[in-house]
Amino acid sequence: MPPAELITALNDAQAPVIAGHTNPDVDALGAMLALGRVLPAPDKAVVLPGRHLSRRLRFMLDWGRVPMADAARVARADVLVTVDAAGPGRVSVPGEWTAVEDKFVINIDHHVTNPDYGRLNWVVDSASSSCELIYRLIVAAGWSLDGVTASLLYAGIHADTCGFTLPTASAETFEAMAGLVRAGADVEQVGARLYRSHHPHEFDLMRTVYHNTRLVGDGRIAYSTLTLAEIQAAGCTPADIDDQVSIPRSLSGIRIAMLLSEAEPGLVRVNLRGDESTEILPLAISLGGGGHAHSAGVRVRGPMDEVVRRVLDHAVSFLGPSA
Ligand SMILES: [Mn+2]
Repeated sequence: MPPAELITALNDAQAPVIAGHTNPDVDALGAMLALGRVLPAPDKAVVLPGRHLSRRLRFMLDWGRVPMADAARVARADVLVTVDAAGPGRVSVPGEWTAVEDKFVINIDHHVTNPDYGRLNWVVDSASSSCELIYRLIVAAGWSLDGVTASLLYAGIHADTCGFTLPTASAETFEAMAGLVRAGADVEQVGARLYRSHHPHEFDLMRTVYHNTRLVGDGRIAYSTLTLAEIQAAGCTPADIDDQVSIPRSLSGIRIAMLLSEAEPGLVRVNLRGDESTEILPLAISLGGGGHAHSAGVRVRGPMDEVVRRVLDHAVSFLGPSA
């Protein structure tokens, strides 16, 4: 249950702004937009990164229709709500975190590494997704839940649980899904937009991820790489990298899957996944990242080939000798 003081603070907010994490995924977008739709404040807005948004997820903005906050609007916010953002450095706000850290920050998240950086924190690392938390919040607060809001939350939960195939999908998660479907979540449209709407450019990007997938560490680590040139050759941008790590992850018998993609020259984004027996969060943390037990990420500075070698060496020694 969300704490009563959280609901009071959200009910009392006059001009709240809601932000997610940089390169927002379905869960972050769903949680931001849904919260933006249900908060009672007459003046509310979300911070949306136009340029850093995957093309495939733009439909969520069309559905959500919450006013967008620019830097000036963020500056006059009385409350800053962050959702699905594991740390202050991950929050997508214009400029630096130091410019907003004095605001009344409400931190709602499900990342185990979240350091409770808000004035009010509701961090539930056992929850499947931030969208599941927003659903529980809406029910507890008694805010009205329409079909569009339900669809946004349904999408976030579906995506963060990989379509209910991860152990984070609990009985509570399915109860939330039932509530969302009853409230009018459009199951078919969410499925179509998330899984049957790849732009040909994104398809080309997936082809490259398949092509570049390799096995190392006696077949226990599957990884793929995308250089900036390969991303651009496919007609995409680094913002289009979201869940392509599911491609190396789909190989049988592996314990760790990784996608290393060049975010900009000299900066490599590493998406990490561990199988059910392998918690890769310590590996991500040792590289300077964070996330969840079995799904984490990190950005590593350095030339692509050097970072790939370093991260692979790290992962191989993390697993230790094979049995
Ligand atoms: Mn999430």
